[in-house]
Amino acid sequence: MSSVVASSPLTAQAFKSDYRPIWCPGCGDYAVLNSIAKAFAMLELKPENVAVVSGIGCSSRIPAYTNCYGLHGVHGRSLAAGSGLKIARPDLTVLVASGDGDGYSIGGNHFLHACRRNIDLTYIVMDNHVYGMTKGQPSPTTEPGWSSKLAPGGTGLREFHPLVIALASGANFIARAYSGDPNGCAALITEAVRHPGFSFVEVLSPCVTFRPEQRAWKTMAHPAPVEPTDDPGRAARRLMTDDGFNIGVLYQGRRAPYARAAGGAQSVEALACQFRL
Ligand SMILES: Cc1ncc(C[n+]2csc(CCOP(=O)(O)OP(=O)(O)O)c2C)c(N)n1
Ligand code: SF4
Repeated sequence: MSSVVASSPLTAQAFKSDYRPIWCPGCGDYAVLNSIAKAFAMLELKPENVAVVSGIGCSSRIPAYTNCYGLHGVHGRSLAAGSGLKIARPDLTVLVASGDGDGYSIGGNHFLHACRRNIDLTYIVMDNHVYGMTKGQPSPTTEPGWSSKLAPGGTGLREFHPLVIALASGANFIARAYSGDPNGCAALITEAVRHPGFSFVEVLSPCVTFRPEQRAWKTMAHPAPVEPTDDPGRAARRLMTDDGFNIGVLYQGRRAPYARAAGGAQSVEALACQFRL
């Protein structure tokens, strides 16, 4: 984390914009927005030192509902935009927000390389195991047997395991949160932002419209029974056998964050000068 700290801490409300969210009543994303705002307040940040970057989807509307700098960009490209922003403006706290469709389908490639690059930003994926915005198509995290109008009988496809894939790709901070526990979710986002380098928080955030059965997640989410590990081998075994509802930091390694190589890429300022000539 590299942002300037405010002289007097702000409330969570100060990080919210005047726009009223248009999510369906009961959507988990309301609580995620509250958790993000609360985390920024707990971190004693200022809205002008924070950028929230997203792609497209119901979950990706989040930047408009915060009072920070924001980019509601192109579907699946939030990590590309967020990474570029952090390289150009390392002084900003960059939070990238996505959904399971945006982040793991069209944006899957960027996810792998963001884990590998370890640029100092926080990536939050609001996972509801469905494409909410486009009316309920199965996403990479949809259970193979989930039957719906758009996929009668289910897809029969094995789910994508985001946390395992993050670990294998080099992510150094891997956590799972649940929107139904906004205080716990805010605490995990706070830890993620404090972590130096790429931090990944998968937030279980129900889509009550297309997956009303996800309301039962409140009985299924539970604190992870073990402390976070810094041993990738142990983390791999745990994540491979995880029930999908362990909440907490599940892996935290010590790999140094991305730093521009000495004599390597030129600064953005130097490049800009060349274009001015
Ligand atoms: C290039 C491109 N392809 C497809 C779409 C259509 N599209 C918009 S949102 C979305 C899926 C969103 O799902 P998810 O990221 O899980 O977010 P949710 O709405 O569930 O929060 C799709 C396929 C698009 N906007 N742009
Ligand atoms: S469709 Fe689903 S994800 Fe989208 S706002 Fe409604 S409940 Fe939330």
